[in-house]
Amino acid sequence: MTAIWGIVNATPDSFSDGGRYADPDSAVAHGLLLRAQGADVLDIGGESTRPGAERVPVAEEQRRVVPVIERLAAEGIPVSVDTLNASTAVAAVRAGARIVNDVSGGLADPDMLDAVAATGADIALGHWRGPSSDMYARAEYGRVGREVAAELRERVAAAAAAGIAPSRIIVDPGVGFAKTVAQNWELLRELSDVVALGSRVLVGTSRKRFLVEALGDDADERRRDLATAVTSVLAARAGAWAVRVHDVAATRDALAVLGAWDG
Ligand code: PMM
Repeated sequence: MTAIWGIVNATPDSFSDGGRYADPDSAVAHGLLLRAQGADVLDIGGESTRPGAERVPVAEEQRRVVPVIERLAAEGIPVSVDTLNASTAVAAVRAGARIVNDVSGGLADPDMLDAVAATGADIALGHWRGPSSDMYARAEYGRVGREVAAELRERVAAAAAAGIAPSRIIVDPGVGFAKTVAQNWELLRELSDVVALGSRVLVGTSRKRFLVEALGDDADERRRDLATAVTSVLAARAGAWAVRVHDVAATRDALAVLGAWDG
């Protein structure tokens, strides 16, 4: 069955207005809840990669994620770290993370691939064309599935050249990264181009803007999570090895239904 990555944000509470950070206790508790609901991997991030997001100093990022990773990994839970920074990847693996999830595919930090190779961790390479601050300027494609796959193939080759065993490499088409709404749908429709690369494929659609465009602007979190469960099932059907979601329970149920359907 398709694996579920549960998202654990160790980022500031966006509804607060003055440096009140998600404390490690609540991030750990949330991770344990997602695990109990069926997450196979917990993906811990300390820096938002959403469009327009500001970069976070590396020391601050590590202050946010390392204690959370230490405690969840100590429970025996497979943990990945969502980071663009090589030094955070290394600190996270030292704290017990088994996977480095780099949405830039190793492009944001020139040290990333060598650093991960030295740790022996797995790496998820996302399709990326530049920082979130101006990524829509780079959303130009002919056939998006084919181009994303070709660019991911280059990242896989770079990772392998750095010494990361091909069996340790996961690819991610980077839904929402340098893609318009229409391009995100086209990419999902053409996911077979990415699956054809032969690596494990991770797909992250959870609560993303392109879903809201399909549902209507008034779509609240519950409706976005339902839509995410649907896209996650469709991604699984198209060959995804794992889906990265906020609402693990809904996606677990949706994947169970797919499993029953497929027999
Ligand atoms: N999307 C976000 C963050 N991390 N990691 C992977 N591998 N794939 C994604 O699509 C992805 C990611 C941005 O979404 P969020 O801010 O809701 O976590």
